[in-house]
Amino acid sequence: MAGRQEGRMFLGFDFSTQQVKALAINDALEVVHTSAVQFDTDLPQYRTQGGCHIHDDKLTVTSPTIMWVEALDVLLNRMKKQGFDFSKVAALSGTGQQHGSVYWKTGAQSALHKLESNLPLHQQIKDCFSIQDSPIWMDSSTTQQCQNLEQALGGAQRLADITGSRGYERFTGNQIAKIYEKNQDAYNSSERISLVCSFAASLFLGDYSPIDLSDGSGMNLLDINRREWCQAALDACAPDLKTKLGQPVPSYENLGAVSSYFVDRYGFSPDCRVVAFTGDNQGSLAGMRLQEGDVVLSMGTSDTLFLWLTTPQPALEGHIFVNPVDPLAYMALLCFKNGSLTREGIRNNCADNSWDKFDQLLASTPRGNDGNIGIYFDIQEITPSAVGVYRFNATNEPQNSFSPATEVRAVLEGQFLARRLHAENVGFRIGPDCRVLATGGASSNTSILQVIADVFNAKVYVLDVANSACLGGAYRAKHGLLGGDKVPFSDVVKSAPEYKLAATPNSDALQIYTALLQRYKALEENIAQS
Ligand code: 5FX
Repeated sequence: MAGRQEGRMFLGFDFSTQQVKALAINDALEVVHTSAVQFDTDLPQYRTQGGCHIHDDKLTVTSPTIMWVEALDVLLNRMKKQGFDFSKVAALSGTGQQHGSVYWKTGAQSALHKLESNLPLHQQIKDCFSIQDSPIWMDSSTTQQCQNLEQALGGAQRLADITGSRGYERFTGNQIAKIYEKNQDAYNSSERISLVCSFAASLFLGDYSPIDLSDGSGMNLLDINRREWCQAALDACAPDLKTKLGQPVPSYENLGAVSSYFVDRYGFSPDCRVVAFTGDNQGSLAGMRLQEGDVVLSMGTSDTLFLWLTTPQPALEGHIFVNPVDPLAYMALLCFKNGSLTREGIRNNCADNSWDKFDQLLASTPRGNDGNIGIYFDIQEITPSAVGVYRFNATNEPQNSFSPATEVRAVLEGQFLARRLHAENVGFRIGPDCRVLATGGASSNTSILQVIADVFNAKVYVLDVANSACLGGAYRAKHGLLGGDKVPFSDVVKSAPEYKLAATPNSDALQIYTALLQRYKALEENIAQS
C-alpha cells in the first residue's frame, strides 16, 4: 500500500457548533482514538446553549471565539491523560462549522509566533481578537447586506454564477460587511479574518493559516471558476479585505510543521505536518469518500444532499463549492428542511405510528403510485422556497386527500423526486455508474432505500460512518502529507471499509420515474411561483 508506515497516525479535528472532536486513524485507516469536548457542559462558564448565543433580535447568533480555543486546551489535555501518543501523528487536519468568522486583532500574529508551552493556549491569546463573539452559520441578520452584494454584482443569479451561491445571510462576506458597517473600529483593527476552520489550523501552525478554496466558497466572495477572490465582491463588502483574508489555497495544501508549542507541551513530533482545514460538509464528503458520479443522501431532521460535480450549474438554490479533494472538481450542497419529521408524520397518520405497517402500505401500491403525486412542505422549505401540502391525481387535478397507502408512497416518491430534480438543477447527471450513498436515520429502512434506488435509477449503498467530518479530516491529513494533487484522494482511501449494497433499481424504474419527474418538476415550479 502506497506510503504505509508502521505505527504512524493521522489526526482529524472537527470544530463544530456544539463541540470540538478529535479522531485518529492508523496507516491502515482504522479509527484508533476519538475524544470530544462539549461546549455547553464541559465549558459552562461561557453559558452557551447548543454552543452559541442567540441574541434578543433572534437573528444574530454568535459563539465566544476564545471558547473554541479553551475547548482545544481541554481536549488535548484529556487525550494526553488518556495516554494518546502524539509523537506518532504524521499529519493533522480538520474541519470547522462553515461560514463562521474570527477577527484577529493587530499584533495577534506575533502572539501566535511566541506561544509558551507552560501555559494553556486560551490564556495566551485571550486578547488577540478585535471581535470577541464570532458570528456563526446560524446567524440570519444580514438580509440587507445580501441585497447590497447581489445588486453590486449584477443580481442574484450573477452572484451565484461567480461565487456558487446567491446572497445568503450566513455567508461570511455578508457577515463581514455587517461588522464593517456597525463596528468600523473593530474592522479596522483586524489584521486578519479567518473562517472557523482556518482559525483552528492557525492555532496548530502558530501562524495564520490560509483559507482553503472549498470552505472559502461559502463566503459569497470567491470566484469558484477562477479559484481566487472576486475583487468586485470584496469591494462591495468592506475595504482592504483581500489583505485581511490572505491568499486562498487548495484544501489539501500541506501548510507546514506543527507549532513548537504542541511539540513541547504535548509531545507532537516536530515533523508533524498541518494540512489545510476545511468546512464540516467538505470534511464529510471526504469522510464518506465521495467520488465522481456519487450522491450522498443524508436523511435526518432535514435531508442533505452532497454531490460531486464536474460541470457545475450554479442556481438560485443550493450551493456550489470548490471540491475539497480534487483540484478540478466541485461539490454541491443542497438542504431540504422537510425530511424525517415529514415522513414520520405520514407514518403516524396513515400507519398507526408503525414502520412495519408503513412498509406494508408501501408494498401494496405500484411504483409511480398510479400517477398520484404528493408534495409535503409541512414547514417552510429551503429547496424550493415554498410551504404547504399539495396532492395531485394522474391528470394533475388537486386532491384534498389520498388513501393511506397512496399517501405513504406519495410522500416518499415526492421527496426523492425533489432530491433528484434539484440535484439535476445544479448540474448533476445520473450516469450508469452513479451510486447513491444513504446515511442518517432513514437509511436503515430498506423499503425507503428501494424507493430511492427506483427514483434515481441507481444502486443505493448504505454508509455507517460516525463522525464523518472528523474522519474526513484524518483522511485529508494523509492525502495532504502524500502530496495532495499529486496523489488521487481515492487512492489514499482505497483500503477503507466497503459500502454495503442495499437496493438496486427495478427494470421499469427508468421509464416510470423519468415521466413522473417531468410532471413533478412542473407541479413544484407552479407551487414555488405562487
Ligand atoms: C452549511 O452551509 C451550513 O451552514 C451548515 O451545515 C454548517 O456548516 C454547520 F456547521
